[in-house]
Amino acid sequence: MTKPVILQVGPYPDWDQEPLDAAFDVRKLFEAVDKAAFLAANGSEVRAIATRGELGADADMIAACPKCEVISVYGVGYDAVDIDAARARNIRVTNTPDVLTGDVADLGVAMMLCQSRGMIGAERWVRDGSWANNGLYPLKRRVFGRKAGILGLGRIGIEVGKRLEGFGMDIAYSDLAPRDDVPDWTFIASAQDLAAHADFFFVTLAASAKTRHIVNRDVMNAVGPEGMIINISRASNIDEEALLAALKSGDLGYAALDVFEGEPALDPRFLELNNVLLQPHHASGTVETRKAMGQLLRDNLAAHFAGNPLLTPVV
Ligand code: 8YV
Repeated sequence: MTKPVILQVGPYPDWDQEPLDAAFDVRKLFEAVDKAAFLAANGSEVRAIATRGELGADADMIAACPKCEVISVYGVGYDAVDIDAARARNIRVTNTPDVLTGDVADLGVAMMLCQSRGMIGAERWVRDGSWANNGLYPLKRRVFGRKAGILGLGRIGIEVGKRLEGFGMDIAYSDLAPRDDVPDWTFIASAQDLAAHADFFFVTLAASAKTRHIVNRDVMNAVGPEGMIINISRASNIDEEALLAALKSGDLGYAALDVFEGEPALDPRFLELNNVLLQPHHASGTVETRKAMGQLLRDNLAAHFAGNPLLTPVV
């Protein structure tokens, strides 16, 4: 039987690549030097696109694959897929929710702790001999018992909140409406009011055109010179130009970021700031979670080609 042709947008670990290659005729876009020529040569045969959260599938890619039936995303965020272009052609879209929630929440909380307690600088203090030569490391700020604000109380936001409860924090959140399954957490409708409440402001919001730059300069100023913004969602949720300015001026005290505009080529001005913790978009990056994400991506493709219901469709 001929295997369905799929377009693979970015690389996967070997444990995913091998079963994918076994089940499908995989055309690897990421290996092509001239991507447009590769799409022109292969697009007409493609029945599915396998992509990653941050890579997505734009309108040009979808247009280059006129027989595409399904786009399977390795990631919960599908904002980089042109959903309108997919819908217009009745192309189904799947993602990998749930399996990554715990790890993303863990990294967000770890980033808060690491940045608030100055752990990167402390490590350097030991290694470069400062401890021996200069004495005690400068004092940092406490985490437990302080105030947290969670912008976007979806699956990941809830898991962040549950972890913060363990630190005895005063937890507030913002979402489209109050949730009745989080009784002790305070609902604050506006992002700016939530920011004014929070010492630690977590951005855990699914990104879309509507949420673009929802964290603007006013929100940053409300988090304030003693506060911290932690972003484990998408860069587009934050006005990055305003963030750079607020961090530089000190109007915003600290940031801890796992996502950047144009990543992995982040704005070099971030590298000049010592009040920002920079992480390489790896919140879901554990062996356990990535294996589960790869499995779910393949299970969705297999279900589609077997004529079965998709496991985790978004369109
Ligand atoms: C991944 C992600 O880093 O789930 C998402 O939306 O961005 C991440 O889990 C990415 O998709 C892996 O390439």
